[in-house]
Amino acid sequence: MQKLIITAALTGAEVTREQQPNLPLTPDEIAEAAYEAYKAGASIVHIHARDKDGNPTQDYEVYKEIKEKIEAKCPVIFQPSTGGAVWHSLEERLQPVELKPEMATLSAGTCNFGSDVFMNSQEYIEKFAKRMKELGVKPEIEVFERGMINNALSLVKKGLIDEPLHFDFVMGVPGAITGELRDLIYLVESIPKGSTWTVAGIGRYELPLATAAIILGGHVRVGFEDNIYYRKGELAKSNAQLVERIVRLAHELGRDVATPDEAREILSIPK
Ligand code: KMH
Ligand code: ZN
Repeated sequence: MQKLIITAALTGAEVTREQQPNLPLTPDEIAEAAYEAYKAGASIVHIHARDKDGNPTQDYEVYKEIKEKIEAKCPVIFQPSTGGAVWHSLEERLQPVELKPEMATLSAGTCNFGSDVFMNSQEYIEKFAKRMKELGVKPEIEVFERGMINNALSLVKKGLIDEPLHFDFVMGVPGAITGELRDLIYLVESIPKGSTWTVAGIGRYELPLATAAIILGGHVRVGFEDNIYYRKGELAKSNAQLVERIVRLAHELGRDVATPDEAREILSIPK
């Protein structure tokens, strides 16, 4: 089995300080959280920037500052969001791709997102994929619903993304696919052979889906973007604490944890 790639989704666009007092918001806080997650065993950090008031922003300069601050601390893979918040425009969302990060997310379709709609028309998806390809950015294909896999495969046919593909199954968003194990198996069996996949279970789904991914040969995403609790009723102290638990579980289940360079190799990202 491949070594386990752990992604730490540090901040997200939706969580607030009121909900999670230890949520990293400023570039310095995000860089420090990235460093702690890296030391704990994360090889990728998934980043959402916030503005000076703590609101989600896709501003190029803020992402640049975060990227530089993380790179000064550690060799973890910097993976900015192109999903942003549901109200961000296409142009806003695309900005961090211009930094030519090693990876960025590519949401592969539209779904309900709680009481909002997360809009990703085929036209959007193709524009994002094209720009990522031009700049040599590896897409992590975000799948919130089964049909999004078909959308991603249409991009392969059009030459807009290259195999091997890497998927992130985001499971348990209210309005999209559930976080039940049955649905994870369904998604895993629906992607092309030779693809890699990770799973981001939302809220209470995070731990069981992570455990399943370790056993099934997938990879794992944890962090405050997806889940703010360590266990029911107990807030997590940090993103690193959530990473540490996955490392312990992986060791117990006989799976080694990948370094950033090993993750680059597994994901076919040139060094
Ligand atoms: N905040 C969500 C609306 C991504 O990062 O690419 C979208 C999201 C996906 O978080
Ligand atoms: Zn995200």
